[in-house]
Amino acid sequence: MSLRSRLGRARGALGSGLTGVRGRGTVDPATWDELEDALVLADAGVGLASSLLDAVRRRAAESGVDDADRILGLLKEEMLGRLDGADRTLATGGSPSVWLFVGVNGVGKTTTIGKLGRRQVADGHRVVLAAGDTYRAAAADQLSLWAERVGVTVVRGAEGADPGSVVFDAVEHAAAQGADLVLADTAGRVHTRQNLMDELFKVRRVAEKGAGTVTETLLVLDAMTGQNGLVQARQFTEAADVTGLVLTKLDGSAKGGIVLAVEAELGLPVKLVGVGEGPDDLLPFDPADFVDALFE
Ligand SMILES: Nc1nc2c(ncn2[C@@H]2O[C@H](COP(=O)(O)OP(=O)(O)OP(=O)(O)O)[C@@H](O)[C@H]2O)c(=O)[nH]1
Ligand SMILES: [Mg+2]
Repeated sequence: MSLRSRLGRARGALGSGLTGVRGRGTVDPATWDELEDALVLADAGVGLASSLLDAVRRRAAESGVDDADRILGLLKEEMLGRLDGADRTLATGGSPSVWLFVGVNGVGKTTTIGKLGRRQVADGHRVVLAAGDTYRAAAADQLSLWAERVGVTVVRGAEGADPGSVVFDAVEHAAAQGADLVLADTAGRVHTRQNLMDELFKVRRVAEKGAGTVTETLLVLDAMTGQNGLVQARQFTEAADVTGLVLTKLDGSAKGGIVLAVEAELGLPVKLVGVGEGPDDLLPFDPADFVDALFE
């Protein structure tokens, strides 16, 4: 199933704002303004919108293009150009590899781990889930449900246990069982940045104390929070060595442009996108498919 067909309302997020521009002849200043508005409404952000349009204007002038449809073609190319080339693969190589999932409350960390566990098992990996969110018992219960659903082992500790020790145990368990991948959940509710840094640093160190290597630290972001989510996101990138982004809830009323905005702002590749609550609702991010869907 393609990303394009699964994007829900994010699909056409930009395209619908561009209906007035399409088919128009020469692009005048008012049309450029409409283009900018459409990008901002699609959650691309003011900074990115003007940077994209500056580039398009330059290319249009260079090639003597001035009709609206060809300008839109250039915009599409420019967007794709910015997304292309990023490494979106999920790194392995540890024995086991550990992928840490971080992000604020409710963005979809636990759900993403469940869905990804399923994908990785289907791809032939032997997976263990680590219930590193020990702040509330319900968090481990939720992860255990996913483990059952997906048919993998979950390692959990008592409520209030040290998250690092749970991740350590999961790595030991994986090594003993010959599993090659540990997906580690963490709590979203850490109060200060110092706190967050300390906790993530500790979890990471402990995860690598035995046979494990942390090969991915994935920051999970809720696409529905749009530009507002970016401030929180930056705190995490400052606290942890984040290697990639997961953008969830693109099926909701998300605007899609946020994907380009987070990559530009954080300088990190979106590796996975969430398009629903079910086990199959997580997909690798495919830039060409995505940009096509935005313009629909
Ligand atoms: N529509 C939609 N809902 C999602 C998606 N991903 C997660 N959710 C829902 O978002 C809610 C929160 O997801 P969780 O996985 O519990 O989020 P979390 O980051 O683990 O939250 P905390 O453990 O509280 O920090 C749940 O109701 C999920 O079903 C998605 O891609 N699309
Ligand atoms: Mg959770």
